[in-house]
Amino acid sequence: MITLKRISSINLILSIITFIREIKKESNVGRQFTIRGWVHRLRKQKEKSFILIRDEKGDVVQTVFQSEQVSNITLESSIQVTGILSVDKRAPEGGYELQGKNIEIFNISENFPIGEFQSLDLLLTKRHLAIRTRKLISILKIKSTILKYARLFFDNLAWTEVQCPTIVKGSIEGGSTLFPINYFDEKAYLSQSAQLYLEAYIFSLGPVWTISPSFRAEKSRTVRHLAEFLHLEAEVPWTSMDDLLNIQENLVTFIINNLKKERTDEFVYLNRNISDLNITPPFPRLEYSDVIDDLRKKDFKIEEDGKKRYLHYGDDLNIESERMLTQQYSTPIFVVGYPLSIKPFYVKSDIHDENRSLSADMLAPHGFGEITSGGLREDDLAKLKERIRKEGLDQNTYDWYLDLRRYGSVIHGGFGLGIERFLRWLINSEDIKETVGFPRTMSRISP
Ligand code: AMO
Repeated sequence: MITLKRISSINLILSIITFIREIKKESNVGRQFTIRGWVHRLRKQKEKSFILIRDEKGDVVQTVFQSEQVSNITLESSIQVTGILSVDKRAPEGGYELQGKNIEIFNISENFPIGEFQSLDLLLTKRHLAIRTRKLISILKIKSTILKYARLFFDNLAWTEVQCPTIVKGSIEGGSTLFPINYFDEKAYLSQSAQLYLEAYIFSLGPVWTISPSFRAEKSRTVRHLAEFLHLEAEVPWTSMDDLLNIQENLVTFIINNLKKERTDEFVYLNRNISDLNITPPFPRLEYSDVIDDLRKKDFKIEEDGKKRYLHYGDDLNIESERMLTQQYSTPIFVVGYPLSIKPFYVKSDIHDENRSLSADMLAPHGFGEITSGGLREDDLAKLKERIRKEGLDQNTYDWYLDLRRYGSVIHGGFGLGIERFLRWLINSEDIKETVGFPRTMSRISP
């Protein structure tokens, strides 16, 4: 691998600046450093002022100045500080602080609207500023590392990463959550999933994967639905249900094991006990019909038309059923064999039982529920045509997709992992909106 040298002009600027993470070491005590960043927290006392500085890597360190030197400094002002490193156990985030000698100001911030304890609503309205909070910094770093290891996982398998359009003509996960757009003189939609395009790629590239936004006009406000989410999807020719489940559990385990090593500080900051994330494949596989029986035995009921009732075979598992089911587990589980009637047109049926689909969802433990969905695809042209007809979908829109069954159809399958759902579980967050820089929901499209 070739290592890139920093361009010289950046080098010049950086030469006097040290990143905070490189400073906080016993061997550095007594040495002088220059750091730059933003005033993350500020405590002004009569004689001394304590400024917690956050640098561009999101790390913070306390600096101490004589109050008269920093009288005009405000929260989120951008500054450059030179000082001598000392130890003080009372200093937050590691017990080190810089005894300030010199301070230079880039910009004095206006009154910053976000304080330490804020309502979720304000944090969403002022999201462009809220992403400076330590909590969101930690979450976004973990998210970035999830993507890094997802890529590494597929790279190790030598699967090809591909790109699919996000403006499409047809629905894949049902018309009720489609976002229509005007595409010149035609009606088009924002893509709900890249799956159909991934299916096309396998004929020339073999196993493929992609990461792209998917869009769902989710009309319900829930803690696990976004209108725009990041979707990691994969598709494989000549595969089996067993293979698909193995890939998913290995992917999730690989990412988690690496995250625990690389993002320890962020998990600590978020108060997330990472020993709760000790998982090893294989994850339990539960048959859908057994799950329904089990939930009935537990006296679990869902609400329908204002009345409570037991689950029947043929009901989809909703948030509450999945919460109840996964509460007792400390590892993810797979639910396999959902009824074909509740699955989209492309899902393959079991040859031993036409009503059973060859599909599986991975549900995260402790009540979090579905994080992946996938299975084998209907590869028979006649059956697929019939399913498209039965669902009332326009045959013309899917004609290109039917070509994949006309020209060298093979058994194949894949899955989709919702990155924010996954992250929500990993950081033990109540609300999925916390896992996105700029969340899009039914009630929010700004900032
Ligand atoms: P599905 O619709 O189940 O399947 O989506 C796959 C995964 O995407 C995530 N997800 C969501 N995350 C946040 N907000 C939403 N509104 C949302 N909707 C879905 C979930 C879910 O498990 N094409 C199929 C998958 C396949 O068979 O390959 C599909 O899209 O984590």
